[in-house]
Amino acid sequence: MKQRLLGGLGSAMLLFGSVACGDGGDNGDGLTIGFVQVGAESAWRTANSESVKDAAADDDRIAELKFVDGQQKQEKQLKGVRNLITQGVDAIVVAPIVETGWTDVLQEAQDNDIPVILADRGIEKEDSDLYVTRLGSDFVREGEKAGEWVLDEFADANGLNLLQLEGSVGSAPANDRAEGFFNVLDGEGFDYQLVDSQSGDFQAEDGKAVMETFLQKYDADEIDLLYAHNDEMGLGAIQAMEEAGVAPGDDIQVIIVDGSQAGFQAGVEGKLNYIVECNPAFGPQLMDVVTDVVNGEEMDKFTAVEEGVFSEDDFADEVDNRAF
Ligand code: GYE
Repeated sequence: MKQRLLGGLGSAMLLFGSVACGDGGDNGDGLTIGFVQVGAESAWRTANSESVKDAAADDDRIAELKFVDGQQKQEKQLKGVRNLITQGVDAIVVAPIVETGWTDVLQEAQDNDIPVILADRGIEKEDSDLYVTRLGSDFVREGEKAGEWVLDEFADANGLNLLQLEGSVGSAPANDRAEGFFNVLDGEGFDYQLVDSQSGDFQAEDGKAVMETFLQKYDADEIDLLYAHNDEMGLGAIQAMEEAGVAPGDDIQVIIVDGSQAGFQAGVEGKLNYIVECNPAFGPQLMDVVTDVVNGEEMDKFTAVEEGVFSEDDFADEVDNRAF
């Protein structure tokens, strides 16, 4: 149960780009927080934005959430953070598009005594003194889970030929999902060849375009597996395979990460083989974290959201349970 510290908040101002919260009373009683989001590149992202906005709106401890859409451009995120600093918000939550380039702006927040919390994606280790805590997924673990399935599924294969569709270049989930995956394969001395690996920027169209190029460059008969760092790219690639007369999930097996309803549906249709879940619905947990941080509570540097894995036997049972 959520602790209700403050009651009677309110007559909230509705500003463009803001979710004003509270149910009557003085707006000054609750926290004003900024949330600098990545963009709207995937179903995961849309679900994540909704979860955070809804949680803020339902939470009496939060007076206002100022939402900044980074539109997948770091400059927009940097500008957003600086605006929030100028506005003197109580805390700034950032979902950093990429891991690098945060030192100066986070230093500015610190100089202004505004705590920064990372949501979802992480940043470079060197900057870890510049934020209080990160709430999000363990992306390395997600990659490991995908790798563990490969060890199992292709235990008898002689030399697996693999394609990888990477997420946005320089982003924590792209870096870490690759790292975890290859650590597991290499750690076991698994016999594979990474035939090619390109970024599809976590988006369906890019994933499709990259897969089209792969299918022009390589003989589909020689490829065993596609590892896509998210649903959208995997679904785009599946479409490219179908258009090229290649059977996804069969001629080329497919792993995706996220687990949207559309991803599960493709699984039900036999077009993909393994789903590593990434959970976007951490809004309520984020409100607890923000409140604790502002109250000066001792925090762990990282809190992982819970996530599972799903294989062919699970797809049909699970498809209707998906929240995004
Ligand atoms: O997997 C992808 C989204 O950062 C975990 O970003 C997130 C990733 C997610 O675009 O679909």
